[in-house]
Amino acid sequence: MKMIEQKGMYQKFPRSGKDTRVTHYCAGCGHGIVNKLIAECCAEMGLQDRTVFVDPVGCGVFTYYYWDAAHISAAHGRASAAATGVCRARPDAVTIAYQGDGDLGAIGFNNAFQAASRGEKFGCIFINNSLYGMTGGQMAPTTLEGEKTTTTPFGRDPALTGHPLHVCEVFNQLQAPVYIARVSVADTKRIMQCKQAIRRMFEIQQAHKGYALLEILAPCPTNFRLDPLKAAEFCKNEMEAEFPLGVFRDATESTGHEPRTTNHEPRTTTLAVNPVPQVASCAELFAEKEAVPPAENDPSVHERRFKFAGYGGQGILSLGLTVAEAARFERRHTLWFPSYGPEQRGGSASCSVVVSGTPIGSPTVEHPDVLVCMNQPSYERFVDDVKRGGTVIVDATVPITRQPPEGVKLVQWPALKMAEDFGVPKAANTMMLAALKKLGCTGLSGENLEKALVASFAKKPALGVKNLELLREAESRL
Ligand SMILES: Cc1ncc(C[n+]2csc(CCOP(=O)(O)OP(=O)(O)O)c2C)c(N)n1
Repeated sequence: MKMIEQKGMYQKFPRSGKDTRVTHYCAGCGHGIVNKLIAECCAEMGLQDRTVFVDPVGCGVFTYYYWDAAHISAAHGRASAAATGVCRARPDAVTIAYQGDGDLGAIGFNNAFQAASRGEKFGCIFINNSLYGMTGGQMAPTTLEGEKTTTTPFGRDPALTGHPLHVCEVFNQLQAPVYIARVSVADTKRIMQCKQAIRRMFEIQQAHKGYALLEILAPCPTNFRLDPLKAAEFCKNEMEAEFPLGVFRDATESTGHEPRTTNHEPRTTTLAVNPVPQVASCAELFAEKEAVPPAENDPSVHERRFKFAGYGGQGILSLGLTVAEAARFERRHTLWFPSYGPEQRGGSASCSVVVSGTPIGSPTVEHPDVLVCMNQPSYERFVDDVKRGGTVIVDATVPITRQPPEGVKLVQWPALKMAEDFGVPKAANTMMLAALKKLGCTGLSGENLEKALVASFAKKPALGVKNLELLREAESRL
């Protein structure tokens, strides 16, 4: 198959650690669209060798995988500060900061605002998707009134969390910026307009005319909990009502800086949709957990440390949580500590679990007694760390490129295949739990492991019953 060449982007993304041209963005994500437009503009204008992108922390963190130009990764909220350094140190460069609404509007607001106020010579592309995408959909300063996010489960209430922040309008009070505009990528017409605005921003930077801010309204289907089409509609209907599109200022042709403001009437409508299904309250969340008396101190029970690792979506975090929950049922001290990459889909995920008869000092696990690996990268990464006398359970699809350290038992277990054969591919983590139970390497009773498995499906009891059946069936095959 012939690959279509994407202007301005690498043809493969080896920096992602995979031999792929697939980006980490979710389907329908505004970042993906904007990434393509930026790469195209940069290449079409012949600026790749002069451009330095300053990448944020947020869903845009991996733009250096994709755009074939120079990159600097800034700490969260610091892209405008880093871009200031770049454009001052290299006045010949075209400097572009890329920031999300948490990155620019919250933690990084002051340095973005001050850079704009000083009129630093860089362009700032500001992706407004109305929430913190990468970390799971928390409220951002730009969250709409009434919008449900994971931290505003009843909808954003201005009395508690203030009103949405209009970044373009605020920056438009400053003297120095030469260009301020807001566009959207919610449909084809808007995408074309967005490309023109990005081009304009590059032109301004190419001619070193001054500071430019381009806000782009972008859908986030995963955290809106909407399919891509509905997410785009939300962006168009609800977000635009709050954040009207337009060029606020284009002072590059004149010498003065008279702001050209759009006519922004305050938004009076309330949100028609409540896209995020939510729990009613924290109290309700905890009530769902079975009340168990606190952990008992029993120094005869030695600490066991576990590491569970695989791709996001393989249920590796839930597997660790199930073991921790079984420990809680057994009245052991326990900690569960997740660690995952920035990708909402398909990135690497791991978690550490500690189970002990005495209070636990640290939740981090550097040398596990038990390592469970669902994929090759996690096997390669963690296998050398397993303690002598420990156990590694690895999915049978993973090639064993090197043996575990001496004195460590290796168990290859066809969890993925077995789950597929059972017709429930998502139950591969349950297959791993079966191996842990059968091998007795958790030190916990089978009864509590089963109880914890069922409890993990509290909201879908039928699935709990099914998984228990599968667990027992898998165990009988080991
Ligand atoms: C100093 C610091 N604080 C907090 C975080 C956690 N964090 C990572 S990304 C992020 C917010 C991302 O939201 P946004 O900037 O809107 O970008 P999006 O993912 O929506 O594109 C936060 C709070 C961090 N990485 N560093």
